[in-house]
Amino acid sequence: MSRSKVLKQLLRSKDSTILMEAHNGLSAKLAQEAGFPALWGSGLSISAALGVRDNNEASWTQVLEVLEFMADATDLPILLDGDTGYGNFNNVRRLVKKLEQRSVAGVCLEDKLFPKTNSFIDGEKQPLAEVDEFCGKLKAAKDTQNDPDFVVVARTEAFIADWGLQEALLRATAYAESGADCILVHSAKKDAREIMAFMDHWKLETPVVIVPTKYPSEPLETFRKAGIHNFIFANHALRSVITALQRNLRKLKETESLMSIEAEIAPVKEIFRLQNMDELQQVEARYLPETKKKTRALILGASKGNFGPLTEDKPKLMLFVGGKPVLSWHVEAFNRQGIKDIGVVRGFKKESVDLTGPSYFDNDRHAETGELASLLSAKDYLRGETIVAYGDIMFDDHILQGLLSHEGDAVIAVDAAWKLRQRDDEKRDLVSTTGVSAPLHDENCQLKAIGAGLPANEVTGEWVGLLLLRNGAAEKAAETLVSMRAKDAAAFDRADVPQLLRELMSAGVEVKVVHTFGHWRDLDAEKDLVESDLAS
Ligand code: SPV
Ligand code: MG
Repeated sequence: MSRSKVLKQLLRSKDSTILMEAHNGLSAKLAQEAGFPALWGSGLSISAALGVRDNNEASWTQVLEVLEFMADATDLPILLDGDTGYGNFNNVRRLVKKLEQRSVAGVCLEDKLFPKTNSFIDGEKQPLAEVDEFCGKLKAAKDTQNDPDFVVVARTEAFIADWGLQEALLRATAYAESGADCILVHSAKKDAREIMAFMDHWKLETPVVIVPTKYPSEPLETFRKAGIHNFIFANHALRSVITALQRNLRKLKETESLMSIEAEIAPVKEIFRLQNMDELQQVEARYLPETKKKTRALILGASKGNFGPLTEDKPKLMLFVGGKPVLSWHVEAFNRQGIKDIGVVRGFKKESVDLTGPSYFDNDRHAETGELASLLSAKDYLRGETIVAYGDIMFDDHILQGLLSHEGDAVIAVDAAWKLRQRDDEKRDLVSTTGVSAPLHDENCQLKAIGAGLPANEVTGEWVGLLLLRNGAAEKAAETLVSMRAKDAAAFDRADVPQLLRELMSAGVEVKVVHTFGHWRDLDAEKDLVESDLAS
């Protein structure tokens, strides 16, 4: 059933109907959850919630925007407090069209002059519209509506303006005869006498609705007995909000403690429930492209390094370079590529490796073991797309970007400018690759051999210490570690990552090579730090 039909039936029914005020999407939703069957789009509350007066200070299209949020947040019928219709009959025609378009079930028009003032502010001084002119507005509204069930409520302010019972009856009768679906007779008296007197004389079929704000102590039963079945609770949601906010904001200001109100306010998850977040999460799976692969990085940082007194109380991973620990450089470099899932294998002085953010794995046998033993301690981390990085290297972003964007199940970053580095350490991870002539831009370049025993004339570059594994290669690496250790535990304890690469290659894994030309360094000994680093 359409909302307008529901509203029409509710107003006509002899069962009691309470139209609950709402002033935005949230209060509309809460009113629905509380069980009210229909909403009152109160001019007073909507204007107050917008921070302005109930004097048509908010434009009618601004009110319409609020109504649209209310209609979207619920499926209840909404009766808009349309004030005077925001102008003459012509403005009313456009209003009705727009309300229908936005699923608002009806409008209440009052017989005052634009711009109106709230009925409870010097009501007796307020001029009323000419009866004929107002009847023209009602007719225009009824003639304009496309939906036969759209509801037009005519509200007389005769009592408010102190014109008395006869005027109220005359007006209500004229409005009913002009096509109004319901009559709102408003009173600002502290008791129900005006309303009861009106009902003593009201003999037409047209149903009546009242707004008992000023006579709240009168039980609704009194009115039901008099033939009124429709009631507007016109501002009680807004007034509840005001009281709750005043009390809680005062407490917060006084105590400066969130705990002073924590137990009394809705938990954040209640906000999400009211926003229907569940539904969004369900449909995201259907409509959003699969979320980008989550890449993780595992940094090997168990070893002490040859840094003399500098690594007495911390491993080289925590040495300061350019004002921060090497590990911070790593974490930031990975973060810049959107990699937040970072694991670190610690060993020497592990308690000093305590940067918040990464997950930590411990190789407690770091003194007697090498890189693969460290890697094995984080074997469960080797899943999906994983970068394995030496903890003692520093590299430019483009090397990591190149690695991440390169196709292949296993990819390593190799420095083609290895000769220029002029290093004398014997533990350089020199490599031999395919496509020696122009390795820098060869998409298909593959690793042929790496590490010890490589004839000097076959060397084409140096492994930078960054390895990317994906499409099952990370899991394969984890399995390989386990089987390598099972085969020869003593050899495994001494083994390094190039050894793992050789194992993977002999098991049929292609290791792709992405080249860089310098732009990285490793930290093997004190001479690799600059003076300022040594000072920190
Ligand atoms: C409103 O809620 O804005 C009304 C009812 O028009 S009253 O404030 O009683 O006039
Ligand atoms: Mg109003």
